[in-house]
Amino acid sequence: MKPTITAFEASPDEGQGMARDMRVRWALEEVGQPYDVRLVSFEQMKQAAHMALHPFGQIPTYEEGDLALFESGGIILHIAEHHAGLLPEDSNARARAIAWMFAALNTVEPPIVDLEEAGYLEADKSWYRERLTGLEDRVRNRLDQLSARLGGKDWIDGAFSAADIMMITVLRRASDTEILPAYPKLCAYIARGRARPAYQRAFADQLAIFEAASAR
Ligand code: GTB
Repeated sequence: MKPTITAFEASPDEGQGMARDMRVRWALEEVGQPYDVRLVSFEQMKQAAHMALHPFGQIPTYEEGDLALFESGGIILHIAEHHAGLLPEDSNARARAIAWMFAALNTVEPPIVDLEEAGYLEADKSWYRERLTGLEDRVRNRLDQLSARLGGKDWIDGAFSAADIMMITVLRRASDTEILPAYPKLCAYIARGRARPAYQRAFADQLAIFEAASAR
C-alpha cells in the first residue's frame, strides 16, 4: 500500500531539506517505495484532523492503510523493518544500527537544535553571548566524539543503514554553523550521504514544493 506522508506547505528553510520530512523521504527513496505527500500549513497542523495523526501538531506523519505514525525516528524504523536494505540482517549489527538511530535523535540532535533555536529565540537577550559559548561547547563535544568514532569509515557502523540517514540529516542541521567545517570527516560523511541517488531524489522533490509555491 502506498504511504502518505505530511510535509510543510511552505517550509521555513526554503527547500533546503532541513525539515524532518526529508529523512522520511530519503528512507522511502532508498527502499524504492513510492509515496504521496500531503502538504499542511502551520494552521492546519494545529487543527483536529492533523492533531489526530500527530499529538503535537507537527510534521512528518505517515499513513499506510490502517496505520498512522508520527515521529521521524518511529517512521523510519517502521520503513526499515518492512523493507530490505536499511537495517542489517545480522541481529547484533541490526541492534547497533537502531542504537545509532537513537543516538542521532537523542544524543546528537538536541545540542545542535538547542544551538540553532537559541540563535532565533534568544539572540536579543543580555545573557545570549554567555549562553552561546556553552551551547557551542556542547555541540563541539558531541562532534568531537562522533568524528572520532566515525574515523575513516564511510558509514557509522558497517554498511549504509537507517542510522546514517538519521545521523546525516541531524548533522545537516549544524551546516549553517561555523562549527561543522572544523570536522572534515563529518563533512565528508554528510557529502557521501548527499551524493546518494535516493537522497538527491528526496531533496529534489521537497525543493520542487518550495519552488512551485514561490512561483505562485
Ligand atoms: N521529534 C519529531 C520528529 O522527529 O518527527 C519532531 C518533529 C518536528 O520538529 N517537526 C517540525 C514541525 O512540525 C518540522 S521539522 N514544526 C511545526 C510546529 O511544531 O508547529 C523541524 C524544522 C523546522 C524548520 C526547519 N528549518 O526551517 O530549517 C528545520 C527543522
